[in-house]
Amino acid sequence: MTGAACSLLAWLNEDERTFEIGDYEGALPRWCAGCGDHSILAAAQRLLTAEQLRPEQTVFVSGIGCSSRFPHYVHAYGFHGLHGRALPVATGIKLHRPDLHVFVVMGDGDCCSIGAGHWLHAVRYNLDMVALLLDNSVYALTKNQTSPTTPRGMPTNTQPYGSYLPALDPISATLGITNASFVAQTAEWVPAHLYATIRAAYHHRGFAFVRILQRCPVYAPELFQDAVRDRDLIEFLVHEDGVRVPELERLYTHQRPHDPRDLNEARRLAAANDRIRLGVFFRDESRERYEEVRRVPARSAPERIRLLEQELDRYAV
Ligand SMILES: Cc1ncc(C[n+]2csc(CCOP(=O)(O)OP(=O)(O)O)c2C)c(N)n1
Ligand code: SF4
Repeated sequence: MTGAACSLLAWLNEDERTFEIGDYEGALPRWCAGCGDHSILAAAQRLLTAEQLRPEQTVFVSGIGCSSRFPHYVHAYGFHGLHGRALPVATGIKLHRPDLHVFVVMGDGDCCSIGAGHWLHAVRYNLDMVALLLDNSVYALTKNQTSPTTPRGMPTNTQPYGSYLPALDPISATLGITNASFVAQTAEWVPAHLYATIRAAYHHRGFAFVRILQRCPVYAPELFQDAVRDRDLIEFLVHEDGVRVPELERLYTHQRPHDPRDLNEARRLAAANDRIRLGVFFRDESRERYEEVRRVPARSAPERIRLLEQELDRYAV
C-alpha cells in the first residue's frame, strides 16, 4: 500500500487522526497589526489542538464586525451571519446537531446592542456552547461608533464629545439573567489566563459566557492601556472550580479567592469598579439546560412532513 493510501486510511479511521495547531488554521487573518483578536484566535486554536476537536465536529458562529471574521480564520465549520444574530443561529445548530462543539464569537455591538435580546434568551436557554464576547468597547468594523460598553466620556464618531451614558457591564448584566450558568471575564493581553478561561468555558456543561477585554489600537488606542502597563489594576478571581493560573500568581499581586458558586458575591464583585477582575464570577452546572428539559415526541421524517403539511393546510385560502 502506498504512503498516500495509508494516510487516507488513517484519515478515514477517525480515531487515528491527530491534529496539530496548523490543522485549525483557516484563511490569513485580515485584522490590523496589534488587534487583540489575533491573541483570541491563537487561544482558540490552542484549545482545539489540546482537546483534539475534529474540525468537522466543530463550528464557529459569528455575526458581523471585525471580531465576527473569526470563523474564516479557523479551519472548522463556520457561519459568518448577520449582525446581532449569531446566538439564534448557534441555538439552531446546537439543537439539531447536539454532537457538534459550538463556539459563538460576537463583538460588543453584536451582542450587547442589536443582539441583546438574543443574548438574554441564550443565557436562559443554557444550551451547551461557548459564547465569546470580544469587547473592544467600540463598533470597529464600521469605523468607530459608540457601543453599549463604551466608557462614559470616551469620544467616538457618533458621540465626539464623549459617550454620554455609563457603560453597560456585560458581566453584571449576564449575572442578572435567569438560569445563567457560567460567567467569566478575561483579557487578551494575558494569554495564559485567556486560554485557561476559554478552556474552563469549553469544559462547562451549559452556556458559557466569556467576556474578553480586547484592544483595538485603531479606534480605542488608550482603552485598557493603563491596565496593560500597571498590573496592580487587575485582580484575579481564583478557585479550583474556576480558573487558576499559578504562573500569574508570581506576576500579579492581587489574587482573590472566590467560590464561583456564590452568586451574591459574584454580583458584588462585578459591580465594584475599584479593579478590573478577571476570572470565573459564577458557575453552576446544576442549572437546567434546554436540550435536557424540552420534550419532542420521536417521529419519523414522513410523519413530520405529513404534520407540517396538515398545519400549512389550515392556512389555505
Ligand atoms: C442589521 C445591521 N445593522 C448594522 C450593520 C452595520 N454594522 C456592521 S458591523 C457593525 C458594528 C460592529 O461592532 P462590534 O459588533 O462591536 O464588532 P467589532 O467590529 O468592534 O469587532 C455594524 C453596526 C449591519 N451590518 N447589519
Ligand atoms: S479596527 Fe480595531 S478591532 Fe478592527 S481589526 Fe483593526 S484593531 Fe482590530
